[in-house]
Amino acid sequence: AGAGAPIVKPLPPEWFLRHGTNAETRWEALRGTGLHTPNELFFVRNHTATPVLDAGDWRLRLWGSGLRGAPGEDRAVEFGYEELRALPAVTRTAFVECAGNGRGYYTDQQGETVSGTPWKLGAIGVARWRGVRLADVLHRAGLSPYAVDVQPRGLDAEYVSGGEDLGRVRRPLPLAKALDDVLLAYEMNGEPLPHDHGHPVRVLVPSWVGIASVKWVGDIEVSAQPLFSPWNTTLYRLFGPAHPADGSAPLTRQTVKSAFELPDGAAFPAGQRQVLHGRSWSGAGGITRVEVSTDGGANWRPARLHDSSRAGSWARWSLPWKPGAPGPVHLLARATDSAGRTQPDTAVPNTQGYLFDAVVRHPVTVV
Ligand code: MTE
Ligand code: MO
Repeated sequence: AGAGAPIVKPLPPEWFLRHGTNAETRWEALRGTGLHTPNELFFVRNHTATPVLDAGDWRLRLWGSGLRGAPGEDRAVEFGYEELRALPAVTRTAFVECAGNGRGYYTDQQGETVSGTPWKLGAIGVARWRGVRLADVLHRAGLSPYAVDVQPRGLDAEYVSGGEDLGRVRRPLPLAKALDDVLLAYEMNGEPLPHDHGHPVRVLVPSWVGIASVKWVGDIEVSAQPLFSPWNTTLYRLFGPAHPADGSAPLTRQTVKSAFELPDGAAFPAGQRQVLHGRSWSGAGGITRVEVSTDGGANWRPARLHDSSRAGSWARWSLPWKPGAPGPVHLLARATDSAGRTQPDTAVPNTQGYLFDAVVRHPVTVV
């Protein structure tokens, strides 16, 4: 596992905003693209550097007390890349979205101090993933009736945070989700998985926070006991005054959000008809309604939805707009999902700034 540049793919500044080893998609770069985020525009969230791995050398090892075997003895089963590709393949359109997407707005809109990458709304992408069902692989490996948790682990470098070595990125997944709709993905939008997105194989956990979708997966512990790692104990839970003292349950589904396909500070000529474009998404249901305000939240109009979305993907939308008098204006978009959740005006804060879901005030200027 060679660790070179933090991110391997080129990151033209007009497409990406850099944050250390991470890069978010600029929303204006999505204008005119289709439902799926092109691979070269897809955000990258890396705890360390992107390892450049060879599919020919890659093995996936499943091991642990949740596999069938002699009592008291841990069993292990391995799959090579070609063996995995020989299993029945499935394709699925789904987003990967960082739990911290929108975190920067806790500070910018609500004046909260939160830790972590100050993403705007570009830590999300939707791709067409192809791979095998994790359920098929678990069944082939010999799942014991006592298995409760599975924990995929990445082959990237150990993550050192605040001087402490937390080990390789790994996060337990309840067996029920693992058997439901989780993929071991080897293709992204019809191409072999790019290095930055987990080549040769990543886990893809639809609708859930991005951390569940472990990249460069090398092994999966299958356990008859609940599993713990920093990624489900101290990280990726909600802490703070509004939450239980020992934190919320580990984060699962993503919240409802919306974004305009516009740069911050976009300029619009006064009196000239425009069409505003954007996208909304949720991990809990399809998007059923999007309302847009072009006057800072005083009036709202329904946007036209262009996609019938499911939970875990997005719907594109548009709305005609004739800008009025010159000056600064805030554009707002507010989505509702089929689970009945509507984006609130303010998000309930948590110390690590996860799951921002409030309506974002997008600044533009009429000139
Ligand atoms: N898997 C490994 N092995 N290492 C990582 O750093 N980052 C996680 C997840 N899987 C990560 C990982 C996080 S926090 C997110 S949001 C997604 O990958 C980002 O996926 P992407 O880089 O393909 O967009
Ligand atoms: Mo993330």
